[in-house]
Amino acid sequence: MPAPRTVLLTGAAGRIGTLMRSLLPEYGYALRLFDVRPVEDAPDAITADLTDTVALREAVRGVDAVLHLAGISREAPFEKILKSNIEGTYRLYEAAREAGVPRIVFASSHHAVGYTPVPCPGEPPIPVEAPHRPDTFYGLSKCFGEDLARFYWDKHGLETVSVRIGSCFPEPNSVRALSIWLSPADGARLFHAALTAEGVGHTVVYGSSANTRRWWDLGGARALGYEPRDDSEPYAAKLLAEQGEPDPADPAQRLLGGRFVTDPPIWPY
Ligand code: 15L
Repeated sequence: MPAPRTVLLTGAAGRIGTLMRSLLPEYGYALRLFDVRPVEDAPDAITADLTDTVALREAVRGVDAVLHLAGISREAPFEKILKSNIEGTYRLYEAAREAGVPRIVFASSHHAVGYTPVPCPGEPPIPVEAPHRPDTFYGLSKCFGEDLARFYWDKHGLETVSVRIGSCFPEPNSVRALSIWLSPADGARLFHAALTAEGVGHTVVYGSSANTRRWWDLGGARALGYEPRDDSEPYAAKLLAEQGEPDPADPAQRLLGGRFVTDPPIWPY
């Protein structure tokens, strides 16, 4: 597949979308922006809902790939997740298939496997083959997205890299995040690798920086050509002093999904 140049970025006004809007053009991409909310300083951005099939057809026309970051990014009532993350992702795949777009990079999440216990020191990292164990309706929607992506590859030859993103913030914001942090610069490196690697079919990878305390296997991401450069360790002493060592008796610290596992399933949204 030739290196994609024009990429549709859904969720362009969101937290990761905003970071990628500033980082990905350095890799030579022309980004077409899409969001349900207006995108600041981007008068050409398409403002539409993911279930708006007319807007989606227009959005995917002529693009080389889609970076699909749009959707609700935490727990919400099922009806909202259903419309935004499940129906919306399906509508996007249909529009991409119709338009012959060859590849989508899908923002999955480790919350697709959130009930997986975190490895104890000395244990192997969590493999990408770990069974789906969603911790929320949100995580369930990411399982759906990964399966939808596999289906569109098997049935229609539309390639996807599903990236199970950890915690993508400028700095890790908790002791837990030390293990799952994806620095914005590494996020751009990973998305670039996912957009350009040859013959991905449908591939699922974890998305984090090269954190000393990482919990999951980055082999799949590295096989795409991803070379992370950041590590959360320089933030560890400060965060541990503020928050203390993880307590293995606390499910929010023993299980990958953290508070997504233990908090009331419906948060205000
Ligand atoms: C996610 O999947 C969320 O989208 C993000 O906002 C963070 O909460 C992250 O997981 C996390 O687990 O820290």
